[in-house]
Amino acid sequence: MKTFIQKRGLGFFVIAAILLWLKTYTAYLIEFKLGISNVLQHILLFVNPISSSLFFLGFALLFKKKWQPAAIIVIHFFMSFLLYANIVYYRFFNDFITLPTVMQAGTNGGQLGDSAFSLMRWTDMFYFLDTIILIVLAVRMKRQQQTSTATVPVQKTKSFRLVLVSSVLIFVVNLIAAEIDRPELLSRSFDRNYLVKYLGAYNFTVFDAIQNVKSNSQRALANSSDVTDVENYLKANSADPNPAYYGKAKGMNVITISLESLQNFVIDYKVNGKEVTPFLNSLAHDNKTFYFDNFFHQTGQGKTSDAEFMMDTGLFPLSQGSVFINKAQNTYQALPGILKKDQYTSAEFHGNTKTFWNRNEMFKSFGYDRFYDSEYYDMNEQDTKNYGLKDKPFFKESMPMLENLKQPFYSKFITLSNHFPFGMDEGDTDFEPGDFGDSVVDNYFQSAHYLDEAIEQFFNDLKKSGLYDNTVVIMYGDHYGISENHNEAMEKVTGEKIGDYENAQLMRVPLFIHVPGVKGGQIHKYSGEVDVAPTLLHLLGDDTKNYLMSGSDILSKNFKELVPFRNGDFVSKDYTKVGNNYYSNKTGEKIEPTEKASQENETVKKMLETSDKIVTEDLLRFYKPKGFTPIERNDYDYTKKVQDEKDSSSAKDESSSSSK
Ligand code: GP9
Ligand code: MN
Repeated sequence: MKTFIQKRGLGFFVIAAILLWLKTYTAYLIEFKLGISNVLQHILLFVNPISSSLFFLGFALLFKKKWQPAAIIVIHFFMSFLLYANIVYYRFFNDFITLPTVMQAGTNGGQLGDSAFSLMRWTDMFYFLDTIILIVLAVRMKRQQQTSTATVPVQKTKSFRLVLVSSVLIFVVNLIAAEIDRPELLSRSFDRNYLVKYLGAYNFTVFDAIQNVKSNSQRALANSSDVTDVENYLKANSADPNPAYYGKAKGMNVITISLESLQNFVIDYKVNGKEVTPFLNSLAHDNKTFYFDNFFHQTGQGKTSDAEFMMDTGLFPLSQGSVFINKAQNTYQALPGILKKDQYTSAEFHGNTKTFWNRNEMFKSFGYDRFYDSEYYDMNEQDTKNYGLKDKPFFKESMPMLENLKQPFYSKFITLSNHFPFGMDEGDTDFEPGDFGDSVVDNYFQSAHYLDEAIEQFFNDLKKSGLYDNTVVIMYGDHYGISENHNEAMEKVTGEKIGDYENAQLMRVPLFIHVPGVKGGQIHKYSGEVDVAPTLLHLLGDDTKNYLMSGSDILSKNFKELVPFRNGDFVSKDYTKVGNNYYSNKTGEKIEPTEKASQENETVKKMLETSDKIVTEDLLRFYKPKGFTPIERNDYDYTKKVQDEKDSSSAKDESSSSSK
């Protein structure tokens, strides 16, 4: 190996690559909170800078021999600079730099502004020390070469190819190992921290750049006339408000709760003779709350975030990848923005890092005033599990923040405890897991019960605080929790054989809407997550005809009971379609498609197409609803320090206005 390196004159290159590799690894350990949870992840963290170091520095080998050291130094410096820029950015934002943040830097002073300097430390010189070492080495080499007469004949393209192939090979092995530990890492992307943890800071930058170029090219060709078609279609298909409910919640606060992975089969279900969700069951039967028992999730790969997207925009998420990650820079007319004209303050509460699902970027486009993420909560060991804070402490600690919000507010709470692989720690709940011969299914009942207890606790606190009487509460299961892999145990749970038809029926998630002073009851209409935003808007007295939404008001008399799934399958009042097969809901048997069923299929296609056109081409930038003030992304920042400043300045505003 040694002679090989010497023969090719690659010594300087190898030193540069090793220095960059070790420095990057050190930075990972010292500067970023990447949440390493097993040995494989740690190995990947150690290994991942190798491929990018080789790959990028490798381009220097295309230069003439005498220029190679200089080229290596320049590339090394730029990579060090990128790493350091990420370090400084992370110190403030707890996030990595993305292309859109760089693009916006010009218009908003990079958000960091002058504070960038205050985030630098003298010890940071370490991050450039190796570049200096390389310069010294290069100068020495030059001198030595001048005194010696021997020159090594090297074929530069051969060296380049060799380095390139090795870096790609290492990268592929790295990627395979990453996908084993975290399936669908690239297609779903999850969180920038994850991408850096598994693939490295440099590869992340490349990945981010590719994603952005892809996304921008989709929107580049669209123009304002494209919006007319979708506008005509959506307006012709929107459902009229039901006078019995229209405006019945005008001016009230809104609390929307995402019930993690909660499927509808748990409602009224008993394990060992005990109700799994006694509190939610009581709401399902109290006639004061609307309970929708034929309500389906419509999420794709973006899971929780896809559900949030539908709740806030009434549009479908993407068929591939998470819309929160791929389309966060779009223009949206989402509920936080829409409700601003009625002086609503908006806030999301979630006991996980704000970068997960790119929420901190998407919420800027939605116009969320506040985002209370894990930085606001006590994330101690006992109160946390997998993704973050357990639901009981989450709701408890959220109460004072919620009570401090200026009313009326629109707020969203994202629970976490009932997340795969489910189950709770000892002492969290006394509910025993089920006994269906599959630990995932068994434990599901335990964490679902815990979630139910947490909701009850939250309702009690809302009542105590007085908020309950003036607040619409919406609760929805965000997506399925038990995948098809567990159908054997699920057959024991449901007592029936589970085929394609039954599987589709299992995509039901519960939806509850409580409106103070409005009589509720069970609603059996077939509906889905895109329909919640329009339903809520009508309750608040805002006609959805003003907005471009795919969903429609479930409480409307002309609501069409047709629920597209993100993959093009659907469930309607009468039919279910899975793949190429149609089923009758009455019998559950496969049927030849009737004219009505085929028509529904066409409508589903059109609905998804229309929504996708709006989202992928960013068409809402050409549309301005009546009374809607466009959202300026730069007005929003969810860094805790910035939000705290906002809190104190808004408190000042209030005291100065009250003293007038
Ligand atoms: C993470 C939480 C869980 O913040 O929303 O996401 P999921 O895996 O359910 O999409
Ligand atoms: Mn979820």
